[in-house]
Amino acid sequence: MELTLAILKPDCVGANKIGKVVERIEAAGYQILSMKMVRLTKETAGEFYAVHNERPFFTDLVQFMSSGKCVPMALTKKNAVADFRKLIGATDPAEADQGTIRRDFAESKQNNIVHGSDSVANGKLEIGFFFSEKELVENNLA
Ligand code: 3AN
Repeated sequence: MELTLAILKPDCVGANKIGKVVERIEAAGYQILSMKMVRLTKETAGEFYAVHNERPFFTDLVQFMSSGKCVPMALTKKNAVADFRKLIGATDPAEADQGTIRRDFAESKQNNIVHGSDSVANGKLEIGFFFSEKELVENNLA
């Protein structure tokens, strides 16, 4: 089973859409290994998005991601990473396919409701950014 990290972003949490988005994720066959609610500092948000630190939208992105609470989720399913990108749709909700989470709930390229890892390797790294081994293992003992 493959792993991916989702983050319900501050626009999702602030608009009380956690349940609606989680419903879509579960209906798509994902098992939630672990989830929590966190308020990122600017420093932590910048660290998470370090790959974008040269981009013109970086400062605004960090501001947005630290503007309210987020819900990171460690998810698993076969083909979790690629299927999740399909489920959420393109970065810009206006370009996202019909029926995708971003198309249905997001308002802009920046405020786009949910993050999904872009590769299997990044999925593992990003899960490690938010969840300890203990949280992942102890949560999932039979
Ligand atoms: P995705 O989340 O679709 O993988 P990335 O990784 O390219 O997109 O970008 C990370 C985050 O940066 C996006 N989720 C979005 O919030 C923000 N972002 C990306 N491109 C733009 C842009 N052109 N303008 C504003 N924000 C952007």
